[in-house]
Amino acid sequence: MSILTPDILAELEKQSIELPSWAFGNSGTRFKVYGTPGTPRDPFEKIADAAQVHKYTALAPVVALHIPWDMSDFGDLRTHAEEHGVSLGTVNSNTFQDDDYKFGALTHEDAAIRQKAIDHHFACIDVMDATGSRDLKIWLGEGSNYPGQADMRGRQDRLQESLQQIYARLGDDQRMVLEYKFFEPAFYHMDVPDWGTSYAQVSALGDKALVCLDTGHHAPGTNIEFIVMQLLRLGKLGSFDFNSRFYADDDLIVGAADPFQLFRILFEVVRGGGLNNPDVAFMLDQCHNVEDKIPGQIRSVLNVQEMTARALLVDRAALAVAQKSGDVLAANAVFMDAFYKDVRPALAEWRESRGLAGDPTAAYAASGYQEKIAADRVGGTQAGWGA
Ligand code: PSV
Ligand code: MN
Repeated sequence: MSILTPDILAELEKQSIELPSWAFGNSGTRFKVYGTPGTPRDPFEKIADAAQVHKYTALAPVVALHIPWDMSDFGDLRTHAEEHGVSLGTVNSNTFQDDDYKFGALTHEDAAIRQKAIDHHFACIDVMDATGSRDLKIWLGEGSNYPGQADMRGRQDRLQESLQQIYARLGDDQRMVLEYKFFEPAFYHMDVPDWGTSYAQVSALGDKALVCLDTGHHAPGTNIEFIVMQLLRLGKLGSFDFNSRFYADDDLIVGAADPFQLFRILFEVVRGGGLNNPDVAFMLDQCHNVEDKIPGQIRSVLNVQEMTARALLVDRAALAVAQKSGDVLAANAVFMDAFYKDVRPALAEWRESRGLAGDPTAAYAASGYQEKIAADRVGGTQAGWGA
């Protein structure tokens, strides 16, 4: 009998992970961006590639967009997505790639530049109206590099004023999620460096504003699962940007650098009612600099699925007994037992029972899609970071 009970499988069947359109474009570091044969030249080709991930995993029916990187006719893009069996999801704004934003966007001292950044968010909301997207994700690359450079307090006040204007534009069924990051591109202070600042800013706006937690945006050693627990407890966890890191904001495959951390995070998601909760979007925010992009995304969603299965295997009744009685080692053993369970054979079997390939990576490789896009997508400019 499978180690995955019908209850667990029912949860796994509902799981939905949103893919970032930019994961399919070229990316790299400030040293080099490598091209890869077959890389999409436009958002339509990115969507077609994302649909491959869903085809082999049944886990990824939604694709997040980044504006202006994915500028196109959004009515057509929506139809194209539907024809490929996926839908368009979170719209990410971008106020970090324009010369005007050198000293800030929503926090800038100059009201005209703030207005330009606010108008960009209004344009993103127009995109959401056309794509049927629910969430506007805001990540701000603003802050300062040197002590004394900026009036940090004034910037918080301006941020709130700018966010209020954007919030007021949201439709009844639309939401805003504010992402935090402790450093980069600013190195002394960031205007939204941590979950507390994001929480304070969104709480002052209202119910439709929530926090986005990017797993790569914390200082080494941060107990991210505590933050997950707290935001779920407060009803303010709007979305995840999943990825993994060894050093900084590495944007590597989720679960690759620290599988145990992913397990701990997903346990708190399960514990806090965040799993398959429509209020909490599970997104990836990754780049595939040296590995193939579609198999990289397939590996990523499978990592999330495998770790979710393990988190669901925690014997919570036994854990509660051990915790209540102060049996430290028994509680830890219950937790670790689930982490060490190899769920991969059971998941492969379950996949096959649903008409999917047991090994999605091998099935994708055998399909010839990679060779076909490499042969077909000749000419034009490959999409990349910033385009
Ligand atoms: C910033 O590092 C970030 O995590 C934000 O989510 C951006 O939108 C994304 O990366 C892509 O640059
Ligand atoms: Mn992110």
